[in-house]
Amino acid sequence: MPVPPETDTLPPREAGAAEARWTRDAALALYEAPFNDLLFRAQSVHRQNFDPNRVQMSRLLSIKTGGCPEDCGYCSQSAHHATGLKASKLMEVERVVAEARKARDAGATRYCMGAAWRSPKSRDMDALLAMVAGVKGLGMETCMTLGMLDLDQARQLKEAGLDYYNHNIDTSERYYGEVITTRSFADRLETLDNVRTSGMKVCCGGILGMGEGVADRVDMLVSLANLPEPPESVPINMLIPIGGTPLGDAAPIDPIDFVRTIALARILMPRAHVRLSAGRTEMSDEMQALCFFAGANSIFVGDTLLTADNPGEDKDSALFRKLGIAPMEAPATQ
Ligand code: SAM
Ligand code: DTB
Ligand code: SF4
Repeated sequence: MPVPPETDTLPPREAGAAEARWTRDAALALYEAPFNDLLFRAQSVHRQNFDPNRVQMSRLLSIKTGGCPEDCGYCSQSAHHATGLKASKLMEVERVVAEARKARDAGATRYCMGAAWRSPKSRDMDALLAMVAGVKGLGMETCMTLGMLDLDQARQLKEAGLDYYNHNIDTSERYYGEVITTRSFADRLETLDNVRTSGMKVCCGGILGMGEGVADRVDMLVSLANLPEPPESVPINMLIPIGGTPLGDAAPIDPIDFVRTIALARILMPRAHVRLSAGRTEMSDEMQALCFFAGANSIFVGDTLLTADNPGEDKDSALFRKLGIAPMEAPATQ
């Protein structure tokens, strides 16, 4: 019987441990192991850390859409691409809190507010802090994704009650420059460091299906797992090709490769919530079921992500019913 590589039997890394735990070779050996061995390993790790039949539900809201100065090759909101998206100003605080209440009543436990910025301006901070406080006041976990943050901004957001900050590395350090030129991989790491230092939890992942190779997927996950502290949330997005962007015609990723990447994320980051993020409208029930088996245990709910479509509540509750999956409870408010 083929024996899966034993690389994940290394002792759990202590919080803040300085030395890198995962090598690219060890991670690649897992990625390339026979599919059943990889999935069995991933599901075993998953069961040691989570209830395998519960999935956490987050809801997204675009609080400031389009007109973004960054040139991310996948994004509908970049001002560099002619995607036909209508740009809007920062939403009113009351409207954001009202939308969050609806999401909570529909079962979401985390509310994630996204803005199409390179970084927030000082004039926006008061409104952002009020949004965080308002959503937190509903008993939900709060998350924002606003682009780059300096340490002072991160501290203010933490102080207002922001639980998570989403800031993706998106791909490997090597492939990053093929996708984005207006900021660097090192810029991303600097913001992640500021978020960590402020005491917020880190939500950081990437996108698959941008023409990257297996080595890029593996390196991206190794970079995440080897951060001074691995992220608490790891969103794995499948590229939604957007007309007018440089990646609008990208070839779709093979679903088996996608599932392998989810499994590797689970093994490399055993305690993280691995989120099956963008792209679910193009995934079959069977593909999503395999992702949950491979260790994905969080999704975005609701019929839109930031600007793109997402399966609606009816489809997701039907899928959960078929699979015997229940929503994960919200943690007690801190
Ligand atoms: N402007 C902020 C930033 O880039 O950090 C926050 C918003 S941005 C839209 C959040 C993440 O969504 C990106 O880092 C990327 O991983 C993901 N994303 C954006 N467009 C996508 C697409 N078309 N398909 C899949 N994922 C996408
Ligand atoms: C993440 O990794 N995926 C979410 C969230 N973080 C902010 C965003 C997905 C965006 C999909 C494309 C869109 O809706 O425009
Ligand atoms: Fe702007 Fe974020 Fe889109 Fe990049 S991914 S163009 S930073 S909104």
